[in-house]
This record gives sequence, C-alpha cells and structure tokens, in this order.
Amino acid sequence: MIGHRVHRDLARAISAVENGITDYRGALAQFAAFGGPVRGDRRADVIGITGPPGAGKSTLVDRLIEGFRADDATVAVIAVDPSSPFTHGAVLGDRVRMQRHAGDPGVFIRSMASRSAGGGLAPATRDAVRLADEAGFDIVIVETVGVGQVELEIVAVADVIVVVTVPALGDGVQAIKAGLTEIADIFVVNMADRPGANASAVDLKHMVREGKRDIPVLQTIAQDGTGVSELLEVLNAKRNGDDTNAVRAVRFEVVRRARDEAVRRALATLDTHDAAAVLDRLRDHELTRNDAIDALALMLGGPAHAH
Ligand SMILES: Nc1nc2c(ncn2[C@@H]2O[C@H](COP(=O)(O)OP(=O)(O)O)[C@@H](O)[C@H]2O)c(=O)[nH]1
Ligand SMILES: [Mg+2]
Repeated sequence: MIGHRVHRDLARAISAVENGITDYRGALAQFAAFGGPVRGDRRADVIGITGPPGAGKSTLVDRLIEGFRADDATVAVIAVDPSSPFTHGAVLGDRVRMQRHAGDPGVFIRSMASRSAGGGLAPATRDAVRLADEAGFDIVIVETVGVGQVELEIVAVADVIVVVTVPALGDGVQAIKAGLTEIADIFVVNMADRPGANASAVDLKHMVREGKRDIPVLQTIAQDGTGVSELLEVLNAKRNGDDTNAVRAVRFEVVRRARDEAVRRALATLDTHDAAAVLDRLRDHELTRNDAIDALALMLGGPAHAH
C-alpha cells in the first residue's frame, strides 16, 4: 500500500536530484531515512511512451493509468518536456490531462523539464524513474516528447517502449523516423478518429515487416478510450514476457558511457600544451587541417580519422 508519506518523500527525492542537491544514492539514502518502503527484489515495470508533441501521449497515459488501477497496480508517471525549462505549457497540460487521478494514493504524477542542453534524457529523469521504482510503485510510465536523442535514450530506462504517432497527412509514415523501429516495442497510431489512421497503420506494418523484430501496430482514440484495452493487453503480455529490452538497454548504456568517457578524454587532451602547440601551428598556416587532426588524434592514442 502506498501512502501519502511515500508521495511526499518521493516528490522530495526527485526535487533533490532535479535541482542537483544530491545524486541518486544520496536521495535514496534520504528517502530511506524518511521511512519510505525501499523495495528489495521486485522491480517496477518501466513503460516508455514517446512520440511527437500533441500526439496524445498524456491523454493515452491517463487511460493507461485507469486500466492499470482497475487491476490494482500502482502507477508512477514521470512526464518529461524537453522544450520547457519551467513548469509551463505542455507540462502543465500533462498534469491537467491526468488530474482526475490526483487524489488516488496509488498514482504518482510528476512533470520534469529536461535540462540536458545537448538533447537527451536529463540524468535526473533516469534517477526519478529509479526512485519511483524504489518507492514501491508497480509500474513507472515515462512520457517523453520524441525529439532528437530523447526518444533513443528512453531505451536506457524503459523495459517496454510505446511509440505514439498520429495519422500522417499525405506522405505516409514520413513523420516516423527509421530509427524508431529500432526502439519501438509497440506502435500506436493515436487519433484513429481522424482520416488516414488505417493507411498510417498499414504503412507502419509494412515498415515493421522490413525490420528484424515483430512490433505490433495498434490504433487508439485516447480521448474516448477506444483501443486502449488492446494496448493494455499487449503491454501486460510484454510485462510478463522475456526481458528482451534489458539486453538492448544494457548495450545502449555501455555504449553511451564509453562515448561520454571518450568525449571527456578528447576534451582533456585538447586542453594540453601539446595540443595547444599543434593548434598554434594550424593557426599560423604551418599545418593543414588534416595534419592537425591526425596529430591530435595520435595524442588520443586512437587511429587518426581526417575528414
Ligand atoms: N481527436 C483526437 N484528439 C485527441 C486524441 N487523443 C488526444 N487528443 C487531443 O490532442 C491534444 C494533445 O493531447 P496530449 O495528450 O496533450 O498530447 P501529448 O503532447 O502527446 O501529451 C489534446 O487536446 C487531446 O485532447 C484522440 O485520440 N483523438
Ligand atoms: Mg504530454
């Protein structure tokens, strides 16, 4: 049973990581000190919902909450809006759309702004998901706007990823980037009350057929709940099935960390006197750009890649 105290502690813990006051471990330690139930072995199922702004993600999440609550599962929602640095606009809209669950202690809803300047999920988002897991919620839903890296990085936090789209106008699934077939576990064409929904679903199915994985394509009308029970069925089947996404998530995370580390080392190398000397010679026309790149790449210890 999740009480109001857990809500309060979780909200505080998320604020602490969001504001950089503490890291995940610190927040968790504090959280335990509050007396919140820190979970042992069982993990929450993390569902990622991504797609373009206005596709109906929040409306759909509201319906999913309803469905999971009917099964007595507790749900935490972390809604991320990378475009808005403050709790305005779409983020406020998210809250309004899920408002009717506000008094239910089995439902925790938190909006966050993604502060990561280069795009991508803010580290605080990942921490918030883990904290909600630790707080004992059965299901954690992460809603992210599918822009740039965010939709790919959701792989690192979610066990199941739902990519929400809307009926395309004219040129089929052009709006859906090819990369999405690699991260999607389920495609949802929402706003199926609009013209072109069937055609979009057919296009998506064709696209899926070209890929390696079998990705169900569903249609929903989030506004009135049409098709949501089918989505819940598929989600529940995935929740109870093999954790195939864990393999992808771990691969993704290992590559991401390696990349971060490589970037850190490259920047440190560029700050050395030796690198400065090379750049001085480049500035003075004593070296070509390619020679400078080769020389600097050698300092990194890796193979030179001149462009
Ligand atoms: N016609 C129609 N409108 C919808 C549907 N689902 C959501 N909407 C509306 O689309 C707008 C954007 O929805 P929202 O859930 O905020 O989208 P999000 O930005 O993806 O979270 C809202 O006005 C919703 O009421 C749907 O299935 N059909
Ligand atoms: Mg939303």
